[in-house]
Amino acid sequence: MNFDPYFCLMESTLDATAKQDMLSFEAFRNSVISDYRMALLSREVSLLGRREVLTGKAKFGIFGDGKEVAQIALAKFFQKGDFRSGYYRDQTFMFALGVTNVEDYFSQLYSDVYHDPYSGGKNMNAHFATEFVNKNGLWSDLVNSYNISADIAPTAGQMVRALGMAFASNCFRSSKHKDQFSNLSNNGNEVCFCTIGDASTSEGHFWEVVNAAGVIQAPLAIFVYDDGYGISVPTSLQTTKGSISEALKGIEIEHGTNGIKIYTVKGWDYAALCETFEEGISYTRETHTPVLFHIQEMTQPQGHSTSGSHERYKSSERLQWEREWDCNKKMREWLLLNELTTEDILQELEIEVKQEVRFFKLAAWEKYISPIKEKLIEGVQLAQEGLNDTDLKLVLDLLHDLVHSKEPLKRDIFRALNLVLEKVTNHPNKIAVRDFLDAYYKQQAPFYSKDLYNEGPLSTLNVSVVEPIYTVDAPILNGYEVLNHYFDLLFEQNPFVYAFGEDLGNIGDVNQGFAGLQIKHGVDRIFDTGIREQSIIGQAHGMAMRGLRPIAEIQYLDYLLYGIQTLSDDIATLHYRSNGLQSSPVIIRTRGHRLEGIFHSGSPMGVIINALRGMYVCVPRNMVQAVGMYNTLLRGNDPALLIECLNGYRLKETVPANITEFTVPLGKPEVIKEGNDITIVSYGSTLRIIEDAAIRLNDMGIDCEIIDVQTLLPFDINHQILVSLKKTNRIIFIDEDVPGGASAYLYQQVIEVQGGYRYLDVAARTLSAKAHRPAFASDGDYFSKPNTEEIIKVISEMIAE
Ligand SMILES: Cc1ncc(C[n+]2csc(CCOP(=O)(O)OP(=O)(O)O)c2C)c(N)n1
Ligand SMILES: [Mg+2]
Repeated sequence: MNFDPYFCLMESTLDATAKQDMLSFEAFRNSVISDYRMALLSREVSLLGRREVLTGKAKFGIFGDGKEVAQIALAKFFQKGDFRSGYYRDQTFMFALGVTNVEDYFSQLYSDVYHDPYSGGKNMNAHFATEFVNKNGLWSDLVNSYNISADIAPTAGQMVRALGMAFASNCFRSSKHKDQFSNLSNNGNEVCFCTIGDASTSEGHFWEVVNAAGVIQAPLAIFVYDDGYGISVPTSLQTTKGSISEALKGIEIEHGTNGIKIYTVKGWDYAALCETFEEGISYTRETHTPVLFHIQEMTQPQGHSTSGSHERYKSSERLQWEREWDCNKKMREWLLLNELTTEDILQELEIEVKQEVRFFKLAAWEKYISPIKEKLIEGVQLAQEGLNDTDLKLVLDLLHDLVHSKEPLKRDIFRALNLVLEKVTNHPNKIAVRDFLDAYYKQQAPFYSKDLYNEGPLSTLNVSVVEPIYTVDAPILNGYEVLNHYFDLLFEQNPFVYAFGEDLGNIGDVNQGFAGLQIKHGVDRIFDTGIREQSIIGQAHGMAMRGLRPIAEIQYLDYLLYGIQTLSDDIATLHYRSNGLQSSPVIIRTRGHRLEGIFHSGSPMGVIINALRGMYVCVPRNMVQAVGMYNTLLRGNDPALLIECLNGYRLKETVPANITEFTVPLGKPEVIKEGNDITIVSYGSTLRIIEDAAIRLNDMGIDCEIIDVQTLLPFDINHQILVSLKKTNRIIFIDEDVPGGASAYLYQQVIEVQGGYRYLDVAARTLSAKAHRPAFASDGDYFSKPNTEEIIKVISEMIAE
């Protein structure tokens, strides 16, 4: 092994005196021993963590054993200001940075709502996060922090976010407005570290991102932890040639090409790991281009997770190999071989670490369980008070399991005490027990529901309403020209805004919203991407998490499905799963509804609103409304999808004078035609068909009130639709989604949530498209989607009933 003993200490950030100090052999030795101590500590956490699950103190556990040494090495090169988008094996990395400690780690394992610092008890263990935004929604000092984006469980999901977080550095570097980004970036000189398991590289996300990173050349450092398995499935069944570095040869950078620099290194070889990361991370930091480390020969000493055991699928030879090549064992051997320490010292260290982990684990457990036990005692006492002997015996029976449980859950308290009230119907202390349960529920429930959206000052729902101003000589433009004019001004005024997507840069999008703007505002801010919807969305997400305001375009609504995983699992859950520590005010812009055929006229709004709770979903009927919504969204911190109507780009619209100022509030429907006989609730392009039908119905003596809901998420916050229903006593919900899609949601909101059923003279109806995808051409559209005649027929029937 070619190893310079001082090599791994040469951090460029150290000042001269510190460097001088560390050039002493003693300092080197202490540092290496402290690294080994960290590896031991992390291993002990894994061992005890698993035991906590198996003895019933925690629900599930997934640990970082077998990956310790590599993570200690890579943490050396992670600097303040850098970002990480990783996965559930990174505990040692986090211990080494000080992002977690033993007590906090166990608090998360116990899902302690008060003390899990990363998710407030919402996320599984080893899913870390640091603060990106403060309680007021303002971005924190990311330049002087270790920035850990909140982890998700879906494998490879972290890749697309990582691309965006790395790419944001490119944006900061090329911006003319660096002075405005001083808390967000050190002039774009940071690196995004992305960790992923070997098997997860089989996912499309991985391939999309390595290709995109090779093209766009962002400072992304990918670490593939190769332990040979994805749960039970070996690499030979996952990866071409059984090796991700071999499979990636075509993407590897060569002289004069773009691409990714690729390194391989063994996960048990401390010295080589330090050396390789030092070289590779310096390279990416200096050149701002991507690098990938294939870290081979890692192990899983305890198997994949607490669900199941690896003895079921690993051969005894493999298990023996894993024991021999365990990275901690190898590091220990290396320490002794190089006479850096002695067997006695190591044994002492091992005992000390075990005691330390046990101590902090216990502290975390006490913190977690004490308040629950206090509540349990309080509830049990109330439930026993004032009972006669027979009832007391019954109640003691009912409470037996709860009282004797070593690890009672809150739900056990609710169950047992409710059972008491159900069985002892004339309980003398009934009111006190009920009050106790209600108060406890009220206190605890918010922990599990809060932060789905921003709740503080930067909640998009708090954006003040600014009405559009129309001057007498206001220009009248086509819808696409309204957008074009707006984006032009927006990009002039707001340096945080970026726009990109397929065909968006050079030709200015397929409907010319950005026509001519790339030349004017620069290829760095308005640009084309490859056809890669998932990572377009992820790229925008990562940028938004770093404080930029990207507007990422998905060319047609139908293709949003390619990115729905990232939208649903990552973007929509971010604020919630990080317990409000992080926000992604990304805007996904797309266009949709009626056009042509099976793959160009979808309106899968039911899919979207069900998958995207945690995002806002705007469905403007025209481009002026769309602009007002863009303005609103840009003033808040929440992620949103905005669907422009394909049949709106050539609609003539009057342009407000305050086009970059006026706002359309979210969750406020608009009555676009008043009427007395029936309320028609709809949104987007279907409104134009409804307006046509309403004119003909009017000629037939039926006076329709048409309401544009404007946003599906949130939906009619002030129950304005109910006001209309109280007047007309008839209501129909019309859209072009499948039957039972978004129209069922509208129905549920008004009839159930708003209590609309009380004001109905006839049964409420929904009218949607057919269950199949829309057939091609105008007749296909006519027979597949709600048409004017159908609307007239259904409404006439409702009036006649
Ligand atoms: C999209 C998705 N599919 C399946 C799973 C279930 N799952 C969790 S981890 C895992 C294996 C991942 O293996 P690898 O990427 O090699 O990481 P390792 O656990 O070995 O470190 C699977 C299949 C998941 N979390 N997400
Ligand atoms: Mg694996």
